[in-house]
Amino acid sequence: MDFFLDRLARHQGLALASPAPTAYPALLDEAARLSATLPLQARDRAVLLAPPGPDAVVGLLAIWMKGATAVPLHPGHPPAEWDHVLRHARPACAVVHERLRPVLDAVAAPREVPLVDVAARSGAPAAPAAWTDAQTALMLYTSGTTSRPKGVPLSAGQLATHIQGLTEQWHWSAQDAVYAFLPLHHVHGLINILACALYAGARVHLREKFDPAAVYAGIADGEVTLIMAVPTIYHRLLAHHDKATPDEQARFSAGAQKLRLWVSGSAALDGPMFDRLLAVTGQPVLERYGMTEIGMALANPYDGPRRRGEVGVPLPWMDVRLRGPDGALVEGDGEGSIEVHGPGVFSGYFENEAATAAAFTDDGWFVTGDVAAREAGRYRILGRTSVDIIKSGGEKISALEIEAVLLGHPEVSECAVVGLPDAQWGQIVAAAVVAADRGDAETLRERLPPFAKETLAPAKVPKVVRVVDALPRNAMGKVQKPAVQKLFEDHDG
Ligand code: MLC
Ligand code: AMP
Repeated sequence: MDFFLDRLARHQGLALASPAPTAYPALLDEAARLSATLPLQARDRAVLLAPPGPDAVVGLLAIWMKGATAVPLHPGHPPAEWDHVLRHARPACAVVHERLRPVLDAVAAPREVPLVDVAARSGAPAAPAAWTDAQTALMLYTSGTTSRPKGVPLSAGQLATHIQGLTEQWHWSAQDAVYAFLPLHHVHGLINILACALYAGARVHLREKFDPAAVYAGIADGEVTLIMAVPTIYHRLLAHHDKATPDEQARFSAGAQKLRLWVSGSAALDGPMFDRLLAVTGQPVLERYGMTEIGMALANPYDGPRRRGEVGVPLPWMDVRLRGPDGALVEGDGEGSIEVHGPGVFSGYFENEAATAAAFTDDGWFVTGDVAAREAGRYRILGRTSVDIIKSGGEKISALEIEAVLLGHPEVSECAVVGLPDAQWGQIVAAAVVAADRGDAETLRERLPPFAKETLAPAKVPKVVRVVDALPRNAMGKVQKPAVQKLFEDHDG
């Protein structure tokens, strides 16, 4: 990551505009002093657990200064999610904020993972480690169709492709200012926003949580020059707009028009929302398509028409092809499953050969699991090949992982989890369960979400639970997910 750290060392202005103003030299100095205290060798892995504030940024840079791999955890997830990562990633240490230390310690101590306070700054700064392109810089966890989340290692070379490519594509400069309110354990918040901003020498307003009122007012005041978000955030911003006074609305629209770029991704931005945003902000949102394993792959143009409902064309460093239902590659216009290839694509899941083999074709292209239509070279996302992948609020969720947890409840004998369409979240998690005995269905319905919340990240907790007599199955006894979705037809999304 020396390409990244060297670039940051050239910036003089403000790196963090809020919560506390911090200039680039001070940020790097803090990171160098933390780095000197970290018990890490180059190529070790280090878990990073801090609220999305200055410490999280300092911690990330400090780990990279050691030549080590950062494995960020989400501070709002239950310890069982952290435990999975600690067990799987086997980090050499965990860099942790004191607020989260007691909870993490309960998970880390049995695994003998030493904890380092992210506020420690006692060491004398040493020169940052040298990196090779192949060295793993980041490991993010992502849900798939099977079991628990998988580790996605991203090398320094792959991150250089993403960060340098995106800063150039989207014209990032030191004049930019951006909110970082998306979680810092995903590509969207960590790479597309935070890393690109820092690489360009821009100012970052770190926010612990997305607060529609604060962001609405900040846009009106010209606090930022661009916005990057998931559709759920835009939904909330528009809901806030609808409740604002005509005066506030006028101020917001005037401010919003001055932004140089609005980007949406991580889930489909529906046509009506594109239209509403255009009406309210005067800006056609640039929709792009990406994935943890590959970074960004398709995007509408920075200059040129941005089309509603489309994700544009392959980014210059990405090769994209479609494979039709007959197994043959699609030439020209047509529909098929998306496969990608290029220097930004990861090399395989961490210590999971079976999942890696299943995810790549024989000629080395990554099979995304998404389906698209191509017309005159431009792509439109149609959906996913698996019903067991749910996207809610931009979070990728495995139905099977939730089913395994719900089956752990003593009063559940069978269950099936599906995604239901939802205006705010894109999809929401719904569970149909069969009770183990004929107890009180209402009580079971109420008990299951808190039960799931004990071990699963908030986005995975079912928002709708139905107790049914039997799950719809085919002649072979296999649960029919489309029929399960129909059980919720009367649900008001
Ligand atoms: C929170 N909740 C969710 C949820 N997030 N439910 C479903 N889906 C989600 N994503 C739960 C909360 O726990 C709470 O439950 C209830 O919903 C309302 O919570 P909230 O406080 O209103 O939600 P908030 O914490 O503000 O989170 C909403 C959000 C967040 C949209 C800000 O989900 C978010 O940051 N999403 C972005 C995820 C992301 O960055 N994805 C990018 C992946 S990378 P209760 O029971 O307490 O009421 C990728 C590649 C690419 O996809 O292309 O970019
Ligand atoms: P993740 O695994 O969290 O990185 O999520 C990646 C997935 O998000 C992709 O495989 C798509 O299913 C979805 N996704 C990302 N961007 C878009 C988009 N613009 N439109 C539709 N789906 C998207």
